[in-house]
Amino acid sequence: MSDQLVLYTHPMSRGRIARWMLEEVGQLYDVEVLDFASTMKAPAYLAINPMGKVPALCHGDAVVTETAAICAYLADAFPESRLAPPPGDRLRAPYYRWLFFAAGPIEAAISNKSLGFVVPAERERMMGYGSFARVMDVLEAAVSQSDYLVGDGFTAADLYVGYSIGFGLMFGSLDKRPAFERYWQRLTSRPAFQRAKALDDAKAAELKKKAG
Ligand SMILES: N[C@@H](CCC(=O)N[C@@H](CS)C(=O)NCC(=O)O)C(=O)O
Repeated sequence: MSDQLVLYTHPMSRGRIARWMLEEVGQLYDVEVLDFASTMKAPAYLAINPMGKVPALCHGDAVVTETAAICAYLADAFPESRLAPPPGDRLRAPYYRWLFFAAGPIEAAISNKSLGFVVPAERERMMGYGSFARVMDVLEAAVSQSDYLVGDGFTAADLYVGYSIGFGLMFGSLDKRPAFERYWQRLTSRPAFQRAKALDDAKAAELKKKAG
């Protein structure tokens, strides 16, 4: 059985999160850069991710899509990288909690905010995230409690939640609260983040040059 890791991505996409995670686990991996309009919608890639979106990760014949799932999968597949509490450990509770909170409520709240959609107060009850303001307050409290979300070390939950914060700070879709800025600064000082960023920035520049 092949153990080859292949990341399908685009340098200006959530694929940056998956690449950062790959750099954190420290395994060799190949990268297939797809084009939004063509190869991402071609049958060969739709067979991997029928959503026609990136990122996707193949590990031998196993396929994982959804960025949060890719992070969780890699943390479990390479436990020596210590990016997740072991299965059965009570720290799996906050670990799952924050990973899923980011993939669900945070992602939806930020996307809707970017589109200018505000949940009417009487509808907050039926929205999984309630209101943008509530999500921001909960997130601020979570990243203010200690340096990391789970126990006393960095995990895939910090990586995924952190990127949502970093993305929001970069694109103005999240309040510039000092707790968010401190947390994001802490994460971006990690060598794996910097390696991943340099690789994706270089790939983005190459694509831009090619496009003229
Ligand atoms: N829920 C997916 C979202 C993936 C996603 O929306 N990717 C965007 C780039 S950030 C994409 O591939 N867009 C291309 C398209 O939809 O055509 C995840 O978390 O991985």
